[in-house]
Amino acid sequence: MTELKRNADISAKGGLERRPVRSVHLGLGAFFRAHQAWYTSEVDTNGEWGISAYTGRSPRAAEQLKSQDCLYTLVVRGAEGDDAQVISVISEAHAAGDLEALCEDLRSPGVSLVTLTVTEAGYGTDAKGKLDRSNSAVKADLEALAQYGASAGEGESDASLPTLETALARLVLGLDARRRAGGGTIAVVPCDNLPGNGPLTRGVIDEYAALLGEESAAWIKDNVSVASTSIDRITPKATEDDLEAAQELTGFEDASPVVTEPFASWIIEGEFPAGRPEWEKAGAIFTDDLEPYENRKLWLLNGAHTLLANAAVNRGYETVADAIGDAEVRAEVEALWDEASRYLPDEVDAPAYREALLERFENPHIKHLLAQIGNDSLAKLRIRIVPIALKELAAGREARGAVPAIAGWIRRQRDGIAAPDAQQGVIDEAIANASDGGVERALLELLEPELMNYPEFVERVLESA
Ligand code: CS2
Repeated sequence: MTELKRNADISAKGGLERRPVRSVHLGLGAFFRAHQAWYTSEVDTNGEWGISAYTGRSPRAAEQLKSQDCLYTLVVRGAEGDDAQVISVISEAHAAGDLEALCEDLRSPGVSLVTLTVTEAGYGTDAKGKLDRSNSAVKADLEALAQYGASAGEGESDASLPTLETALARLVLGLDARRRAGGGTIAVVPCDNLPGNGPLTRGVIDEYAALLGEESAAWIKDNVSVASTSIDRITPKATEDDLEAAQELTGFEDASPVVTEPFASWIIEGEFPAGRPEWEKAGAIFTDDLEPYENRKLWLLNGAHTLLANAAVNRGYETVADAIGDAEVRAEVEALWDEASRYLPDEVDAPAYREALLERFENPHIKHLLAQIGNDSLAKLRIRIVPIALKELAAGREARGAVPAIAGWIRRQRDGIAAPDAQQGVIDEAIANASDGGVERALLELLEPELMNYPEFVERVLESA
């Protein structure tokens, strides 16, 4: 069996030589490797934009990648079959907690951007998008940064680095290291499915930076530019069969290949003061007004996903492709889309997007598990489904399209069969404290208190749960 190594006879875009690190990524997972790393790989034909990637939590992904010189196989799985390529754009892989390495990377003048895929829950924010100070990891990081800020003084610091739990606190520490080293401007590019991910990330960065002292906070405000993005590429978790498929296609053994669909989209609003790869050459779109695109993607694609993962799953379906083949399920999806489409401007052509989406969902070769999508449904419902319901209700309509997803989630939580949720603690608390009105009502109120102002909607949800 041939190992994936930089001295092997492999053809890869931009060559096999380890590229100089110009970009840092936090959240080394399959989506990053199918999306941002792929975009960079496509356009970095001269091998100038190496990425130093840090895992989200466990160090495993970094260890696996390092054992194969940070090379990996990207299998693109279309209706017509598989296509595979080896991607060589990641130059280094680190465990999430390796702050020494992160600070060193960010001190480097050549590094000009940081991309993030840390999951919705990973930002540590509350429903208003501010740091959630009741979250124990956030609390610990606020304290650790305050202590570090008080002890580190100015200039190059020899104060020992704190231990930090959240990705954004680590990022802020790294940005401060850049400032202390006399470094220049840099762009931060959040790539998670959150509305207004740029302003939200900006707020979190500034909240953490305030603890490091005035000078640091001011430098970070002036020198760190935060972009907003809408990202899209359906990337299910790879299976054992995928390992074999990757090897068959390339002839190389890969412990962690990535399987994705042919479609990819990246829409970006923001400034890159220190430069960036020419992602537009691979189809990325730069815009001054991201919001309609972002809503289209979050409400139509992600909204339908969350509907399937909470409702269709109760009919026994396991994958998106299987579920969307059921006429009743499809009607539920279409109903949600009809309602959401009322709030999308003509310029984003919702009908064409919907048509293309159905085709993507139907791709029988992409085994996208509803169990995977069901993770963290509380946060996902709040972003993907609740906004549509609130708009419909405020307009005096019934918001029926939002009912199956919400009722399905309530039912799964009530019956103890929901997928893991980073906020399971607050969910369990709401269930335990439910008054006579019942667990279902308590869960609905936890999801969004404003929904309780619409008694007919509440009854409809409770009846379906
Ligand atoms: C999915 C997304 O797991 C989920 O919540 O809805 O990961 C989805 O596949 C991507 O956003 C597609 O771009």
